Amino acid sequence: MSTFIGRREFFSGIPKITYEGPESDNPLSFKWYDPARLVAGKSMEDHLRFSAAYWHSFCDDGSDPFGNGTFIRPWNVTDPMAKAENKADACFEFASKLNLPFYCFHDIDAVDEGSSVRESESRLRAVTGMLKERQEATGIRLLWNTANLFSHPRYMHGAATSPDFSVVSYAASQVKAALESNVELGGENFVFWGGREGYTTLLNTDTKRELEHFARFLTLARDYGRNIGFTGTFLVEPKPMEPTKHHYDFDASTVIGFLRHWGLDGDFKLNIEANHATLASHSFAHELRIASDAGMLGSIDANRGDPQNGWDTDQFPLVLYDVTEAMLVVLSQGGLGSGGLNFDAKLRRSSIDLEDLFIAHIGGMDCFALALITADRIIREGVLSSFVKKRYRSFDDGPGRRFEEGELTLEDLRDYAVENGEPARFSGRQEMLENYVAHRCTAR
Ligand code: XUL
Ligand code: CO
Repeated sequence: MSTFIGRREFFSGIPKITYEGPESDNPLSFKWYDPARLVAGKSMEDHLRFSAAYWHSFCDDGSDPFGNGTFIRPWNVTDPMAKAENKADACFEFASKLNLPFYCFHDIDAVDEGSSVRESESRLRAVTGMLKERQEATGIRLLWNTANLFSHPRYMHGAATSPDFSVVSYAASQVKAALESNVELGGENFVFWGGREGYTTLLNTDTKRELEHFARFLTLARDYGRNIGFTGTFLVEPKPMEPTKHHYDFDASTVIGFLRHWGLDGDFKLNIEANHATLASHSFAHELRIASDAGMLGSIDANRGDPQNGWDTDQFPLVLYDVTEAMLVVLSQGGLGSGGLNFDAKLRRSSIDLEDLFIAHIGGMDCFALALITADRIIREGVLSSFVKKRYRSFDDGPGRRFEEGELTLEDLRDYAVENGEPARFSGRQEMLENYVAHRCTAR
């Protein structure tokens, strides 16, 4: 991928980031991410399918609930279309310098919302043209886009689950336009993150009706997308709470049950985010495993939370052990297919330099690259898989197998218990397995 410079160069002091290996001290180099390196017969680039997130990298101003923005970004100008074009240039220069093959965006990240549905539609159409030109110039592709149905005050009671039909309709207009933009850009997935789809109190909420509306809304979006030629995967991104007290898309299990109940599981998969998993009191790997077991792990929002803070801190992934556990799931299911690893991660508000954006992504990319190498080695060694297989061996033949095949009754199980008496105990060897994985994370 050659370096793309648009009308303006925004990261002029920063060269193309290259692989220099683990001995390099250069913060602007990859220590582990070597795109062409083969792991399990596939290049790292094809395994990891990294993506830039427009909202954090090109829209965030560093503000938080207690303070104003701290970032001064050269692409931020007043005129909305000029700003949109600047951001498109910044995104494609950034991604090409970092070797990120994909990008992701919400409709209003790409261009500010207009003052009417029609104006928003025409702005998004115009910016879609700008993005398409830059995709063609660079080869960088759209991993997914989505509609922001949570920032505008109209969505204060929800979007697809708002008690007000005019709000549901407005949300639909945004999804329709975002789907059209996706098809024009050849997007590989389309995401729904229901930031306001939930409640802040049960006292004013008809949860049954809202969930029915939610399913209807997703069904209409699915049908429209398929009609206009979207052949990619629809993704729902679970998160348990924040900004609402309770999100309907609480976690992977909840979303899988919902999609299956409403017959949407043929078109929809899950976009699992690490920090959303921990907010739901699950590990990142747990959410990936549950989605993967259901055949519904579609894509990943790569980040990490802070172990002490209770909210979504969206930090860049750096904890090798956790990311290795995650990559074990991804590799075991044969990869993410049309999904990828999107850095839904942001700089701390005091990291104000443009260089910080590069350094943060480099750290996340290196962490996933090393986790990929480590997970591949663990899988090849087979210690974990043979341990697990052995742990369940009582179901491999005899009555255990007949139980699995549905051939035994409850009375049969009781008779087996009578005959065999108190079961023998055996160790789960958890510490041994944890030590093994920890050792693989340090051994080179
Ligand atoms: C919010 C979040 C979103 C989604 C896209 O917590 O993760 O940025 O990824 O709407
Ligand atoms: Co996310």
